[in-house]
Amino acid sequence: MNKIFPQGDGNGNAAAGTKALPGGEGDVPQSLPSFLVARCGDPSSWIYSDQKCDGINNCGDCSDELSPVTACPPCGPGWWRCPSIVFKYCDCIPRVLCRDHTQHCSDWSDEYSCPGP
Ligand SMILES: [Ca+2]
Ligand SMILES: [Ca+2]
Repeated sequence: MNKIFPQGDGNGNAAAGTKALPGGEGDVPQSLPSFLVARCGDPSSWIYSDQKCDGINNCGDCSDELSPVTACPPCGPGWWRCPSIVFKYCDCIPRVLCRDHTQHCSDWSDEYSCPGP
C-alpha cells in the first residue's frame, strides 16, 4: 500500500497502538476540504471520508465502520457479516476469507456458514 496518508503528529498520546493504521491524528491538514474528512469515535483521530464503510478498520476502534459513530449499509456482495476477530476488519470480512480453514469470525461462521467466495 502506498504511503499517501498524512502523518498527523500528535502530542505523544498514543492511543492503543493505532499508529500503524492509515488516517491521521491531531489536526486535520488545512489543505483538505472538510467533506473529504471524517472523524473517528475518538475525536482526535480522523480518516478520509471514503474510508468510511469500506470494511477496513481505519480508526482502530471500528468507529468508521460501526454505529453509533457511523451508519453503514449491510455488508455488500463479496463480504460476509460476522463478528470479526481480525483487527483489520470490523463486522464484515471479505468472502475470500471464507472456507480457507482459518478462523476469521468469532463464531466460526466464515468456515461453517459462509458458502465461500
Ligand atoms: Ca474503514
Ligand atoms: Ca476464514
